[in-house]
Amino acid sequence: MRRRVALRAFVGIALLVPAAGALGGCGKSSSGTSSSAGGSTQQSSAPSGGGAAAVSAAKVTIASYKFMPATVTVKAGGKVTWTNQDSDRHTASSEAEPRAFDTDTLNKGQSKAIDFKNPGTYRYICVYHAFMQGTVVVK
Ligand SMILES: [Cu+2]
Repeated sequence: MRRRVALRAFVGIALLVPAAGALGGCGKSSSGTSSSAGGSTQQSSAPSGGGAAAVSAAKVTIASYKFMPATVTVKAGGKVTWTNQDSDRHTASSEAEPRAFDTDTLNKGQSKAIDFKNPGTYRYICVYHAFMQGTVVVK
């Protein structure tokens, strides 16, 4: 009998202590004026780097020995069209061997469209000017 009483007392204290602690911590008021209004949700979806939205057709202009834009993102099954506006010849040739794609030589004014079926990240260069680099992301 005695033991039971003692146990009960112990349990009672054990329950009370955390409750008191919780009460003490309740003092923080939540009346701060939140400034997360719903009015400014116009986050422009400007694609930044790899986070670009995938489109079904993208265009890359080759000018001044650059691919512009350097990175394009297309959906699986989408296509990328390269157009050379330089007077020098260029290519867009996948870096991987064997090449996943290759526009072959594009002379001034020529363009070439390539379809991308398989998701992945395809880095490419110009075989004549290896410093020219670009990336096709297929999602
Ligand atoms: Cu080139």
